[in-house]
Amino acid sequence: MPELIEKVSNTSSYIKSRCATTSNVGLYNHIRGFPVAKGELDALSPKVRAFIEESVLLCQPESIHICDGTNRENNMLLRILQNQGTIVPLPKYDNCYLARTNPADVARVESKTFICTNRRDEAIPTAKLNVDGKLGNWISENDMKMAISNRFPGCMRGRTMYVVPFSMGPLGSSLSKIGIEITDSAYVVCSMRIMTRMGAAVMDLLRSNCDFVRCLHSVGTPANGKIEQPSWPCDPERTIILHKPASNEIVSYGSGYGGNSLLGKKCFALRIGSTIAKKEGWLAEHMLILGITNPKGEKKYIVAAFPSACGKTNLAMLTPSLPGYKVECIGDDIAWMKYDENGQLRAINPENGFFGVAPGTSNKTNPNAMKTIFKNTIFTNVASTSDGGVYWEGMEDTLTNDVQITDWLGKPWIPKVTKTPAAHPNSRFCTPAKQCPIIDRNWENPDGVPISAILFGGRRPNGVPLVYESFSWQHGVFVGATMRSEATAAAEHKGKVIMNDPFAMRPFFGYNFGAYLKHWLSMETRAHSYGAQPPKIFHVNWFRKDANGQFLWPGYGDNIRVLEWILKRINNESCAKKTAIGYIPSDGSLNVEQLQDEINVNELFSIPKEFWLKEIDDIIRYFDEQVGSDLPPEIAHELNDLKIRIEKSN
Ligand code: OXD
Ligand code: MN
Repeated sequence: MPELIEKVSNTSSYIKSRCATTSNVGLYNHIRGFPVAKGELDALSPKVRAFIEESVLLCQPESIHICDGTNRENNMLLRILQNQGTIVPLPKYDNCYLARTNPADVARVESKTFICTNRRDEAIPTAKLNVDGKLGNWISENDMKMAISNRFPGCMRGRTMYVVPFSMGPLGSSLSKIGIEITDSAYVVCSMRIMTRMGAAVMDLLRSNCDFVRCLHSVGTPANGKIEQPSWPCDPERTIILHKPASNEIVSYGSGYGGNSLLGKKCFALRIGSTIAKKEGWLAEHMLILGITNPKGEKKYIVAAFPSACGKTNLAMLTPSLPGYKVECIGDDIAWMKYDENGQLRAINPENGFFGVAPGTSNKTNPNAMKTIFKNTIFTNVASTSDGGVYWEGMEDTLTNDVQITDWLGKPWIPKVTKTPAAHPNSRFCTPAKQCPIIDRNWENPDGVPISAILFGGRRPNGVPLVYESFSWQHGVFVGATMRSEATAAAEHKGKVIMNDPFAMRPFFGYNFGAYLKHWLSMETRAHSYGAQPPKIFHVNWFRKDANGQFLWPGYGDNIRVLEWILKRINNESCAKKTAIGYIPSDGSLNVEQLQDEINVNELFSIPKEFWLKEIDDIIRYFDEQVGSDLPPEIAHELNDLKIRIEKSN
């Protein structure tokens, strides 16, 4: 039993009153005879049983339910959720539901998310004195124990404790990893069933004694059998999300929403995942994966890292505007990438579903998502319509006059009249990936898909060209390290400030960003050790605006034109010219023919000296304040070289 949970649970008088045997002859004996609403404790591996037992002793649930992932189980949980008032069915669609959260529980809580290591500098870089560190939060082992003991004892009283075995990645793939989430939220169970491969088959794998990431989650407010159960129990004041990489543990309290509670996603696949990846020599990244086939039938796979709400899901499901091109989707949020024995970087999508931002998703922006999400989907915090459907900003063209809208808070909402948004800006659809009409036939290939290019990008209204290619792997790592973007609704930030978001991983690093950069740099040497080259690295920006605030690039389906240029570069075609920041398309090599509006290519690709000098100053300050001596010299060197090139440019 991990020591920290043992300490806070071993004196519980509850054990004595509840359990059939309290003799100290081994862990499992403490819960032998405990009410098991579903499943067989005896059938589980000793490690799994030990994790269940320590969680029972700590959280004191009413009963245990070991999830098997079947339809029958899912239907039962959906019924429970309806009876609790957590979800309502959406009769307009096939097996879809709407959940409304407590309005105080609507996004990831970065300020309450911690990495626990022995030394602070294992988890986060040492920020400059009196500067607020922005690259994660550290917690000591003692404080983590205290945080748990202040929140968890008895937190599941009166509730069922669900045991959710899940695989991140195709079941049995050597690239996949297993987790068990213990939770008191049936909403989390149903969502994990969509987002991961969940159920009995995973428990079977665990019987061969393989290891798993321990994920403990509670929404927090004990029902106590007497207190009326709110429809969305949570404890926002005391919410905390803890990660302990040394023992592959995640502990989350107080929130039922998204990345705070579906622990396979950001907590496991990115934070704990990145620490495992570093140890094992691979990469766990906040990246979409897509396949592009050109009109000659040649297919390449690429990955792309954009901060939250920059259109990752839209790009992952792109409908190309250029004839003869085909895009297929492997994943929209996370990529796990490892070299194979030939030095080819291969990627899997560890997830099984899409947890996409709803507002802005429409038949215009993402028709493939719209074809995916109207069956077997749980919507959260979107608006509903009187004909049993959903609505959000962007779905205006689906409305008819006879339909009334209720906003995400349950209040009547009138188009063009009500001033507040109908759907919360971070409202989501949670939907099975296999329903996507352009899901790639290799999306569950246990060997992953070969990656030919890595894209970084962000929402940059000024100064940053539509696309540029890095000069080298090292320069590409620098480009990832200096990514910046407008803030997102997916976390608790406000407004449209430009924030540094290196590798789109700022909220998701599981260890010191300086060490993360070193690890990325080492991936080139690793490729060379196989006699291979790592993929080329590019930066894209669909969001540049002109002086009147109008977008300079149409985006969406026309982004295929940028991907087409990238494909040419992957094939080493000479269609690029050198600039101070990297290679951009040579004159005429980006296909802008037959675009609806004329494009100001010069402005789209201009590299304003004043802007870049200021950008460099900002980066110097950022590295100095946030990364300090943890910055690898190679990255400092790249920054210096960029400065020299910009100063020399016209
Ligand atoms: C997400 C995010 O939810 O990046 O995918 O915030
Ligand atoms: Mn994401």
